[in-house]
Amino acid sequence: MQKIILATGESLQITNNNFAAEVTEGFQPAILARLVDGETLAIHMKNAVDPEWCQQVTERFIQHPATTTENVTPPLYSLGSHLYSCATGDEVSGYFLDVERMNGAIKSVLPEGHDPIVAFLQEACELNNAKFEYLSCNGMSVRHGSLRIWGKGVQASNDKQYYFAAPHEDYEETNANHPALHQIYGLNNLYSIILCIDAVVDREPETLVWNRRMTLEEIRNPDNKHAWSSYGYKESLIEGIDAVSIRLKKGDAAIIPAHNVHAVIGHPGFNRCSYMAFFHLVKTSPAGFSKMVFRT
Ligand SMILES: O=C(O)CCC(=O)C(=O)O
Ligand SMILES: [Fe+2]
Repeated sequence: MQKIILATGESLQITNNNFAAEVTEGFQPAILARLVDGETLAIHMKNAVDPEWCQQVTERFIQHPATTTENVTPPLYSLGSHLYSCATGDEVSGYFLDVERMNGAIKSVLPEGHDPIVAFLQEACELNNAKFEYLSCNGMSVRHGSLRIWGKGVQASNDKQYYFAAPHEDYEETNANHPALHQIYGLNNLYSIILCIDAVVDREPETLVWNRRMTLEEIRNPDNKHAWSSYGYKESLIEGIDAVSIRLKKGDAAIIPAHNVHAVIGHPGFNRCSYMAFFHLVKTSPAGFSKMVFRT
């Protein structure tokens, strides 16, 4: 068992008796089926993209005029739109109009407009004879992921780790808030693919994924809310639960079940940039999957 005391005083007891992320060298689209079939909880793909590519994308992203601060604590800066920050039932004006604007911005940041996350996921679909769909509405669709700066503006009086993202999940409530999105409604899963495009050597944050899902009732119970983060849940809900820790270096990628509780802990003063997206899977047979729906 590993005990982590955060700068803010919370303690996280990380047990991993039965879990570890499966580690590969480079992008391995064939491995996605193992995650889907429950043979592994998370995947860490080392050296998935070239560090020089990462550098170029990071610089263009940070300088992009549309990169803005999100209205959350701990702080987060991003270029991209998010379904979770869109009001209930307000997909068209809240999310898809923004997505249309962001598709162009992200494309302009990616060299030659090539999106390595979309390419990887499409390849994984081909290998599984599965259909790939962009989440769409009224002729608008989510064609790229989202760029983020984690840890910027985080200050601490000691050198302990700090939440860059408090323990949270990205599926239940967001899905419940958007029943009109038929492509994804009721799919009961959501994975996140995260590409680390900038991190300081030896000060890379850790992504923690617990073997724990929350029900909508637990999510909506105000007693479960995190003490000081603007979102997420308190630590007692994950106490003693097995977790996987993934430490992404620049150029590494991970796939995690975002329907499980997860968090990011980092070192104050050491930012990390990522390019990430979400996807849902339709599973019609015990092995593999038949369709993937891409979104942010
Ligand atoms: O960047 C990570 O490691 C995880 C990010 C995350 O939890 C999210 O974007 O919802
Ligand atoms: Fe998340």
